[in-house]
Amino acid sequence: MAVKGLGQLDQEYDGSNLRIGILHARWNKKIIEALVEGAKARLLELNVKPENIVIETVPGSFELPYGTKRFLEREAKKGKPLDAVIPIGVLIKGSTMHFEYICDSVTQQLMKLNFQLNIPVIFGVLTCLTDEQAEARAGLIEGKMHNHGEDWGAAAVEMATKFE
Ligand code: RBF
Repeated sequence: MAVKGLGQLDQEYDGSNLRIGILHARWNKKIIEALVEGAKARLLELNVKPENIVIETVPGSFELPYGTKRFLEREAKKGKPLDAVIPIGVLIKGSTMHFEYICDSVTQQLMKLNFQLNIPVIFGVLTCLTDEQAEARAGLIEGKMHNHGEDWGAAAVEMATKFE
């Protein structure tokens, strides 16, 4: 069976000199909280200092791209620039086309931000057809799947250090 998720990293990464932002939406709160905790736990495991994990929120996933840009600008202005941002959102399909439009536009904008901001912007957005799919991917269903937030934390440290 294929192993889904990041699994082992290809080498040891050390996040001790990094400052990482987590920007999360507030929709689907329980799932979001689990994903944020997963991302934080992995950042700490990879030596990111607790004081260098900066958490901010936006209302919903639609706000993640613009929020990411402003978050980065604000932290830079304070003289404490971020080395990577993990935008986290949970989109769950409803009965209209809303889901498709938000998934598509948010994904495209987050991808573009990597190049515009020139720091790693991780794709921490779940795009799920059901609540159960989202809960499983946040590690909330015993024995089903792992918490994808952990992968996002690891991806942030790898991407912020690998090309130095
Ligand atoms: N935001 C999310 O992060 N996840 C969702 O599943 C979600 N579903 C929405 C469904 C509808 C019908 C609407 C109107 C908004 C939804 N939002 C969701 C909020 C959206 O991302 C944004 O915060 C608001 O539309 C305000 O710009």
